[in-house]
Amino acid sequence: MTQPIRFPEIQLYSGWGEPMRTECTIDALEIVQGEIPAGLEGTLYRNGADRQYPSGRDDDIFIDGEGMFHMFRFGGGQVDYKCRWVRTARFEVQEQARRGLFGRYRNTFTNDPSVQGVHMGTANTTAMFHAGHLYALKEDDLPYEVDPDTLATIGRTDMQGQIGATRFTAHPKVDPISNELLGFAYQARGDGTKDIAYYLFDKDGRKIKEIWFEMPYAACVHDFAVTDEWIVLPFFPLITDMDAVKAGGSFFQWHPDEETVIALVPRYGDAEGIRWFRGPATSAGHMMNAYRDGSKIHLDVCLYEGNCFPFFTTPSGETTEPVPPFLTRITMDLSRNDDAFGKRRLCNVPSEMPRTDDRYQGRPYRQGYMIVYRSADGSSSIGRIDQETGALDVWSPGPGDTVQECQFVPRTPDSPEGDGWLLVPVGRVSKVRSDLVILDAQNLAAGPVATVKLPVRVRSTFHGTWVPADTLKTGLYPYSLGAGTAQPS
Ligand code: V55
Ligand code: FE
Repeated sequence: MTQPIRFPEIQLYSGWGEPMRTECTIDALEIVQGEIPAGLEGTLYRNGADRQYPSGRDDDIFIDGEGMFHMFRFGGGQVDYKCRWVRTARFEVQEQARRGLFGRYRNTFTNDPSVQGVHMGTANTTAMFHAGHLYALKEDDLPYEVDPDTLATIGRTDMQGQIGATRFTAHPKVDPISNELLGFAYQARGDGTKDIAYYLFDKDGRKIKEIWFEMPYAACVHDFAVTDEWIVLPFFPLITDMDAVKAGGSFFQWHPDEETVIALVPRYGDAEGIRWFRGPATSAGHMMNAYRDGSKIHLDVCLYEGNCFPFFTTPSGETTEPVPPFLTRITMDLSRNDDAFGKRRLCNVPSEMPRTDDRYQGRPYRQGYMIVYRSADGSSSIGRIDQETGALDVWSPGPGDTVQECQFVPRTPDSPEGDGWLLVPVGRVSKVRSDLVILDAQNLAAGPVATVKLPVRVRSTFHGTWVPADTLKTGLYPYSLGAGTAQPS
C-alpha cells in the first residue's frame, strides 16, 4: 500500500493555494458582463505550477510544482477553457508510483533513489509559440512541446538537435515583427556551471546564431531583455553552490556582498563584442523591456534593492527582510569608458510581472503593464504606466481579489502601440473561483469590456502568450509596428 496523500499545512497550500490537481474542459464559458470584442480571435495560453503529489517536505516554494497548462480559446464571441498537466518525465514516474518522488526545488540530491536520472523539470513557467509549435518551458530543462488544440504533451525537445545546452530559458522573446526567436540557457552545461549560451532562431525555427560565455558566478538568470543590437543579460547574486546542494540545501543562496553584473551581448555578433557593467547587489525576476537610445541602453526592470526571494537564505542561513519591487530604469552608456550603470525609479507603487505590447519588445516604447500592489489587504491590481508622463492607469478587481500577469492583444495587426485589449486572469478569492477579464488597454480605470466567468479556480499561473487564430495555422505573427513609432537614432 502507498502512503496516504496529505499535503503539509503550510501557507503555500492553504486557501487560494490549495493544490487543485484538476484537468478540465469547459466549452463556451459564461460571459457575465459585456461582450467579447469583435476581432478578438485566437488563444491565450498560460502556464503555472500545481502539485501532482506532496513532496514529503514542508519547504516547498511557489515556483516549484508540476506544470499545469491552461488555454482560453476566443472565437465567434465565445471563450472555451481547457487545462492539462504537462506530462513531463517527472509527472509520469509519479503518476505510476501514485506519490511524490522529487524533493527540494531543483535539488536532485533530495529525490527518491528510484528516480535517479529522471529529470526534475516541471515545465511550469510559460507558454511559447514559435514557427508553428507550442511549448511549455522551465529554465532548468529543455522545452516540452504541447499540442495547441488538445494540450496533449508531445514530448521534450532539443529543437531538432539545435539546443546543445542542457536547458532553455522560460523567458524567451519571440519577436512578433521579425518572427525571430531569441533565447538562452544559464548553468547551460549543468547545475552549478557558469555557462551561458545565447541562441537566435529564424522565423522557420532554424538556429542562426549561438554564443557561449561565462557569467561571473553561477547565478539564477530568470529573465533577460533584448534591443535591436544587444541581448541584455543581468546577473544578480542568487548563486548556486553545489556543495550546499549536495548536502541537501537550497539550490540558490543570496550573496549580499557580491555585485550585480550586466552583460550586453551583440545580438548578431560574437563573444568578443560583449560589454560588462557593474553595481551593488540587487535582484529581480522580471524585465519589462529594453531599448537603445543612441549610445545608451535602457533596461526597465521590477528591481528589488535586496533579495527578491527571501526563502533563499545567505550561505550562513540568514533570512533577509522582504523588500518591494519597483519599476526601475537601468542605463548603460556605451560611450563611457567606465563600467558603472545608472539607475532611476520609474514608478513609486510596487509592481511585478511587467509586460508591454509585445510588438515593442526591444524597441522604444511608451506603454507598460504590470501587477501593482496598492493596498495592504493582499489584493492586487493591473496598472498601465505611460513612460512619457509617468502616469499610472489602474483597474482593481475588488477587495481581497488578485490579478495574475496580463496579456496585451493589439486591436489589429498594425494598430498603434497600446491600442488593443488586456486579458487578465482574476482570482475571486472569496468565491474560490476565477474570472478572465478583458480591459481596454488604453483605459483600464474604465473597467472591464467583458468578464468571462470560470466556475473553477485557476490556482497559479506565471506567464503565457497570445496566439492569433491565423498564426496557429501559418506559424507566423502577422504584426507590424503601428503609425508614429519612434525608432532609434
Ligand atoms: C523564477 C521563477 C521560477 C523559477 C526560478 O521568478 C525563478 C523567478 C516560475 O519558476 O524556477
Ligand atoms: Fe518569470
